[in-house]
Amino acid sequence: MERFGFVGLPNAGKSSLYNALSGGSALAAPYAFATKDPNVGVAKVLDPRLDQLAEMSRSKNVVPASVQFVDIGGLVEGASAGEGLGNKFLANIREADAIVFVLRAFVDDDVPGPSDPLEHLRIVETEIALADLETVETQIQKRRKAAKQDRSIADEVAALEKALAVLAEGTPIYRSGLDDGSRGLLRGYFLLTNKPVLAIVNVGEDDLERIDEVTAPVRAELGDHGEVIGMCVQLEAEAAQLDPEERTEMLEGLGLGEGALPRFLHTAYQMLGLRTFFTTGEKETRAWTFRAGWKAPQCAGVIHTDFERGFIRAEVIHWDDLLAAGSWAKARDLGTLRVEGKDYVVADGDVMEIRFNV
Ligand SMILES: Nc1nc2c(ncn2[C@@H]2O[C@H](COP(=O)(O)OP(=O)(O)OP(=O)(O)O)[C@@H](O)[C@H]2O)c(=O)[nH]1
Ligand SMILES: [Mg+2]
Repeated sequence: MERFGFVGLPNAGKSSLYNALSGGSALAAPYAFATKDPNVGVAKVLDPRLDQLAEMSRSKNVVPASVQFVDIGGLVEGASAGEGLGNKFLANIREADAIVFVLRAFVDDDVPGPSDPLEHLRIVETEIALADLETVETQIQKRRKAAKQDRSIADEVAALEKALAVLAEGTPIYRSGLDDGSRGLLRGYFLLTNKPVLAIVNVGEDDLERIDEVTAPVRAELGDHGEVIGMCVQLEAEAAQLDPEERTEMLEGLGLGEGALPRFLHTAYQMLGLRTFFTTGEKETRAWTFRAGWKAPQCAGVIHTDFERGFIRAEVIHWDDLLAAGSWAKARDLGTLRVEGKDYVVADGDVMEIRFNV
């Protein structure tokens, strides 16, 4: 399962965001380093398409896609040099597939810490870029030597050289415009800044009407290099404790619609190139996660390895065509149900039935 790591200064709201997503009760407290060991949770990716398909099939079970997220302890200035609980937390970030910055914009005299989200961003970006610089400096020495014996790693060394130049200026790789080829070659080094990023700007409860305004400077700063979402994490976490009806009432009462979490999860999911296909029937309607570009057998393998091994063909229909037809049998009559083979590139929103033989 794909994993998102929360990164930010102490008291930024990381554990509160974790609680908002999991409806859980990680310790969220107004002192630094409240979190020492990472909390790992799973969030369901809400998807209205799934619910509509389940309704059509009168399914007994509905299973959404999910992503994993890790609430990591706070980074402080100097973390890359071991300040705070620096090295330990940096190792937790290394294991994540993508980074979610939690940037504090709320003011609360009872909770120490700066409230300028750009300052938060600057500090955490500097720390993770410095940590990467150190990694690259160490590795590049070794690889330069190795490249003299083995010409085949010349490209990798060239990518390391490019990364070194970028990081030496304090620029995270995701901001550098480094080409995809080079970024791919660097993947094996598990650099912190060679991951996609998403920033949550944690806006105070007094600023609900100004969420866009408070978020704008961060959006301008990150530009095309990362997604930015503004929300009041505290209120989202409080709402998550309620049962669904009361939650809707609370969020709508505050003018927050369905809240920011569905959009956050959807953005996170898309950012990693993750896509969804569905299976549907009376027993169960389910969303399955695959990566953009995957072919039918690979997707079938997500359901069960036998499905990939013994793949014969797939019956496929886009979810909205299936809804329009009203049932699988009708869609077959209408000719909107297609039979696809091994080379079919699955599309987001496809509904599939796999034929296999092992
Ligand atoms: N007023 C206000 N307080 C908030 C908000 N979000 C979080 N807090 C409070 O700020 C404090 C710190 O929040 P946490 O979620 O524990 O912060 P953290 O980033 O996990 O902190 P560390 O684990 O120490 O790195 C808690 O007392 C929260 O209740 C907010 O939007 N508004
Ligand atoms: Mg915490």
